[in-house]
Amino acid sequence: MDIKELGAKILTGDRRALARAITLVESRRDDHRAAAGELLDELAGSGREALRIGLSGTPGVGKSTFIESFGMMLTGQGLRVAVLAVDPSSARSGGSILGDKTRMDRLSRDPNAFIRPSPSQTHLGGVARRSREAVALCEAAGFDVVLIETVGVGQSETVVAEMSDLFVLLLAPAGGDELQGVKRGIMEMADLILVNKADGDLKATATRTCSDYAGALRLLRKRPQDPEGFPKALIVSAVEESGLDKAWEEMRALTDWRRENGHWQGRRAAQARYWFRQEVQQALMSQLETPAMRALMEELGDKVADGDMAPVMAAREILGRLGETPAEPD
Ligand SMILES: Nc1nc2c(ncn2[C@@H]2O[C@H](COP(=O)(O)OP(=O)(O)OP(=O)(O)O)[C@@H](O)[C@H]2O)c(=O)[nH]1
Ligand SMILES: [Mg+2]
Repeated sequence: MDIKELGAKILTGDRRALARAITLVESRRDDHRAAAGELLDELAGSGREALRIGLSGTPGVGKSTFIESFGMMLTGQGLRVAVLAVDPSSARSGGSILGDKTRMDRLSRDPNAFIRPSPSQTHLGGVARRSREAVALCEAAGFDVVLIETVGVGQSETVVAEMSDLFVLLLAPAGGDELQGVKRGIMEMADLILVNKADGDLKATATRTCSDYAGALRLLRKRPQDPEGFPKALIVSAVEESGLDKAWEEMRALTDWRRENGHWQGRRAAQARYWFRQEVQQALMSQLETPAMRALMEELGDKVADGDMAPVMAAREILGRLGETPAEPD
């Protein structure tokens, strides 16, 4: 495969080339990893910058429906939209983004949209790397908006927030006054909370839920990256396609402010640094996962357990061996 040629095609916005490149970054083969690295390096100077929007929400909250409606609104404005998913759980297949073709039927046929499901059966670290690299590829291919979806379970929100310019939390109208058990850490990551399903019988509940969350957001510590009034909570209906234009307006107001005040570039720079460190750590960890290293760990572990060796010396011996044997791909 000619990497330069593939890179050139991606820059023209060629969707087949983009799909091939994403397949390449998903591969764990050593030669593919090397080629992917070369390609990403080649494209790094493209100077193109999409708005990366992370979107999280529990199963059934309406993520797919929202992405379809919101995505169609954006393509209707002439924007090119890419949709990726970070889905660490291989067990979950029913809701995976191409699984629900029906809910993204229009968007998946839109020539200005590109939808790519999450690769299955990979651990979160692998999914994260692949998604981050796929975002970079979509950006180089000239997409204006990259939506990165994740189902809100566990750590995947953090992973998505670390690769997004904006983090949007989609919530359902809640009966009673409970705040749906949204963890404080997740609330603190949100730039915008959208209470979906604000239609029909659910509208009043959605409005109440929205003001509850607006109140909860005001109680959080003020973040330097926010102008007055942010983070915000709004109601939307993905089905009735209402509130979507308002949500988009707020997203743009927030990103414009962040650009003008240096927070946009600051966040991207911090993210790049974070992923660089992650990459180093993962590579080091994978060096411990070779059969030879595992056996040595086991052997030295026994010595340490029997009191024949000090942990610090055993660790030194392991660290001294790193880099001697090629690591297995993760
Ligand atoms: N009333 C109403 N129902 C909605 C709205 N958005 C989604 N739904 C319904 O909620 C259900 C779940 O919607 P999905 O879009 O599949 O939700 P999801 O978050 O993608 O779910 P998973 O992929 O399983 O995580 C479907 O029956 C939708 O029709 C909305 O704005 N209003
Ligand atoms: Mg879905």
